[in-house]
Amino acid sequence: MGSGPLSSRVAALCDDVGPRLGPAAQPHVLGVRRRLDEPLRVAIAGRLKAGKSTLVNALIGRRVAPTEVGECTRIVTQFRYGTADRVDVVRRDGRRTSLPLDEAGMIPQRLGVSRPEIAFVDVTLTSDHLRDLTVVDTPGLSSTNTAVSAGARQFLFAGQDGDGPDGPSTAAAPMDADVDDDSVGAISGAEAIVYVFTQSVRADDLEALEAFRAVSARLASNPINSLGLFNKVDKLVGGVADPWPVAGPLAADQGRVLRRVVSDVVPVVGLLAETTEAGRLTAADCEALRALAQLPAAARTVLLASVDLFTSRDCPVPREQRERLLRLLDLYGIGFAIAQLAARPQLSSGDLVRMLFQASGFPRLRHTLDQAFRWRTDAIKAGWGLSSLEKLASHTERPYDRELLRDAIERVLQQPEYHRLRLLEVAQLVSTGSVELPEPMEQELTRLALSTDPQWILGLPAAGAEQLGKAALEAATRWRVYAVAGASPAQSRVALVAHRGFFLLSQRIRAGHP
Ligand SMILES: Nc1nc2c(ncn2[C@@H]2O[C@H](COP(=O)(O)OP(=O)(O)OP(=O)(O)O)[C@@H](O)[C@H]2O)c(=O)[nH]1
Ligand SMILES: [Mg+2]
Repeated sequence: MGSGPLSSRVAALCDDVGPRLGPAAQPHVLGVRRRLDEPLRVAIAGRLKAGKSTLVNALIGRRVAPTEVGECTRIVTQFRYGTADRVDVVRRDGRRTSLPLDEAGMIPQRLGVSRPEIAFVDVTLTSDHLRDLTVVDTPGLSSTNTAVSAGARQFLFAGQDGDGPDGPSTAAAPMDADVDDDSVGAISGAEAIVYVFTQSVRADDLEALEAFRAVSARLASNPINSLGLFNKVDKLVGGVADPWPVAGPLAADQGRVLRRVVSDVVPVVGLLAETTEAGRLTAADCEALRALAQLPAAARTVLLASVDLFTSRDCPVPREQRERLLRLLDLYGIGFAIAQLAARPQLSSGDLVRMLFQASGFPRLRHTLDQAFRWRTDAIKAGWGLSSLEKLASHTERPYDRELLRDAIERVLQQPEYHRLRLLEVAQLVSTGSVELPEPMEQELTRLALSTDPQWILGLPAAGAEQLGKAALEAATRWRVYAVAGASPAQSRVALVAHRGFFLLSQRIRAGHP
């Protein structure tokens, strides 16, 4: 993804100030600098068995993380881009042991290190999907094994306790602080989170999300960097019935419940996404589906009525093959594939896979990730970098270092572009309910914080530059009036930031580079 303009500026600050700092502060600044060049790190969190690892595999485009019916992810596992496939088991003391992937191309079940000694697993893959996204898989939050659960919590919600001077990079470690810099860097807290749930959102899920909001980065709370995934929607209505007419409205309801914690709730069938994205359907699988599609309609209906009937009925497709199909597609996916093949017997296997991928809901997830996260990466990273440096400035011993850092940070923040960080900050205060604003103002502020497109922000899709410039100035005036008249001190502070934001927008429009 490369770093955008905001994080490049913070990187330049690190390059400039780093070498002039004392030996205590310098490594922290180097750590921040390194981290700014890395892709956005997204943690996949959620309850036990929600389908987190399944979604991780779909995102990576390979089946590398084990997914099971029994509890299976016990260790925080990071997947990042590398020039060779490699599994590094990182111990609490920082030592690494490298392993190859197993013969199925997955993380081996046996890691060769006793579990309590393992800090995390660091997997590098040549997968192109990872070039601009690092994915972190986590153990289920309500794991029956409380130690595991605590590890995941600490990893995800780092920064609440043990807030070190360099913020997430050490605080995020699900372990004692005595690990080497590499390990610390590798598992620093995520900048964004995808929260996976199934069925209804429970009170303790909400608690977990709330906890995440306390992560120390400036922007690391809230709808701006969190996305909800409503997984396993194929299980909603049961059998082969189309779940989407139910899933859409339910996801929208959940989006409203969670509106203060996630930007959106996207319904998906993770299993279908994994199977299609990781290329798991073989020619034999497709042949079996074709054979099933050719059965008389009545026989198909009985077969697809339940998992039990599907595996136990007499049928030309061998039982093991049917069980495999269930593992790959489950009943809804099988029913969907058979319906397509029955309607169009000439359908190629490639087209069938594409249709299954569409039916998984994953395209919308990818789109939302691109829109909601990738787009905001620059600001999220810059905000994280600056808040880490601010924290360092307030903890560091040498007064000279403190001054140097504070001055440099202040200079960066005075740049007009950095106003976007302030905007995100206040938009987040408002969207999380910390500061209340009338609904239309809340929406206007969110649009201003989340986009650079004046037409969208101002709600004037067809307007030209002149009209947009005028509308931006009017908005600026409205916010100033609100700040001065009748607003509480907190509302007033938010309104002044919005005022300046619209003023800067009007200048941008006038200068001709929106
Ligand atoms: N029917 C259906 N099954 C799914 C879906 N997503 C995941 N599964 C299945 O749910 C089971 C659990 O999936 P995992 O990905 O291992 O879940 P997890 O959240 O990583 O589980 P832990 O790591 O143990 O917390 C597996 O058998 C998956 O195949 C889905 O969308 N539909
Ligand atoms: Mg898992």
